[in-house]
Amino acid sequence: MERRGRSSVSRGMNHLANHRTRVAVALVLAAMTIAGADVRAQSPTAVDIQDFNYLPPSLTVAAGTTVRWINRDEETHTVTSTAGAFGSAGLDLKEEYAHTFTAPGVYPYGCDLHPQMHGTIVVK
Ligand SMILES: [Cu+2]
Repeated sequence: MERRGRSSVSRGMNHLANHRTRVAVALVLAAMTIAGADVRAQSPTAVDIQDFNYLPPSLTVAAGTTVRWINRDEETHTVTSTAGAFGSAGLDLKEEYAHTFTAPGVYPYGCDLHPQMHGTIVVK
């Protein structure tokens, strides 16, 4: 996911003719990546799946944030967007799924295997 994002950035930079400019842009992007990692460490961007619940059930993040779900149950669960925007395979105990939210909006999701399970990601 992040790799795909980076390669599209690289494609967008191809029009820059000056090599020195490209290097400078790359350094700025690297700094932004490091800053982004700091933000992720400070704000909750992980959802625990525990006792047939998504915790927290509603999570608000900034556009561009990668949200990571971790299954803490021995039961298999999925993370499945109601609108088809994203979806995991079946997650067993301690397995993870991550999705990067690029567009602001409200993203309801649930578990394919347990219709009573619901969560929402709000992207600002
Ligand atoms: Cu489930």
